Amino acid sequence: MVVASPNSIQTEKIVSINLPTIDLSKERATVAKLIVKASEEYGFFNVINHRIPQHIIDNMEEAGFDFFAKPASQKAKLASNYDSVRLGYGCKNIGFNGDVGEVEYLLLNGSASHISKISTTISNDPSNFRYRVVSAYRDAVEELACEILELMAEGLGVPNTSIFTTFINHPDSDSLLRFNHYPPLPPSLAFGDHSDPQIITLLRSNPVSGLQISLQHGLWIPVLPDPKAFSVNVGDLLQVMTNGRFVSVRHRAVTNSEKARMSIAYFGAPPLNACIVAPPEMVTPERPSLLFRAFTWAEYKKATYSLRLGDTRIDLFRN
Ligand code: GA4
Ligand code: GA4
Repeated sequence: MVVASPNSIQTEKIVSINLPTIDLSKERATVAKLIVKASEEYGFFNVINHRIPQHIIDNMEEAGFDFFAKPASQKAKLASNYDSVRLGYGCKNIGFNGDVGEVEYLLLNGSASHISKISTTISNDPSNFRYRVVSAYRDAVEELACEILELMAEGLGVPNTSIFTTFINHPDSDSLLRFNHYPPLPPSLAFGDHSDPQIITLLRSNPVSGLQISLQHGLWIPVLPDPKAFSVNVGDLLQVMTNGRFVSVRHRAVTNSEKARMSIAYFGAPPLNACIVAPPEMVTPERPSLLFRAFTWAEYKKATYSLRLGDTRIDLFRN
């Protein structure tokens, strides 16, 4: 009898589907509709012609690779001065509840003010070059996230089109930036199945495959890395704020046996005290009542961190 190890990945459940790629240079109303459709159907899409300059992306990737190439002791030391337990460098340790994976990461607070604060305490780079690299990337990706969120509001027909963006471009937003580095290893699970708790995630990776998204439970679709694209996924809070119209997509990462993969994720989140609730326009004849009760991001985050990586925390907030 063959007993699957907890880390084995079941290849028979992997299906190939062309996931939506949305060209942001096309006519605005059309783009808005396509984004809404992809967010309803998959909770996931790629965007091209995003106008983020290539050098901003390249410099950020180089910063990440330089960091992960340092000796383990140095990595731990460099990133150990963060003022929060979760932020900084970690290896194989995904969650507080024993969730592990074949991944090492550097998790940074993604708010502009915080990056400048950290740079004066942990930076080992007197010219502040990395600080500028990280901030330029952060600014660019946040702007892109805001553009996408505005298009979503337009496509949904919400009159206040800054309803989602005001959360993530707020000075106290709890957004995060995360570098994930997956060393080449025989096929196994590198980052377990989960959804992102925040509003929206924008992800970049070097041209090595590994990301998979889930449609129905147990069916996995590989995302082909596209150097021209950013991948966008709907987070739990956006599912709540669209009254369940958009789906917070479950995803995971598997190892690649030949090449190292590095992804950089921006998680757009509201301030901790922000109240999360669907606007009245999201209550429609198809969705006549609010599916989720109002809660603060602090409340939601607390629930997230008290559970295991793959647990569905959104259900705790259903009406
Ligand atoms: C998944 C998405 C982001 O990487 C992350 C992760 C977070 C963490 O690493 O601190 C979590 C995970 C993520 C969801 C469940 C909890 C929290 C690890 C974990 C077991 C930074 C996030 O915001 O949620
Ligand atoms: C980014 C990744 C690594 O290059 C680094 C950088 C560090 C530095 O001192 O150069 C930081 C940057 C990096 C994250 C936020 C802070 C610290 C510059 C900066 C603005 C070495 C690291 O550990 O974090």
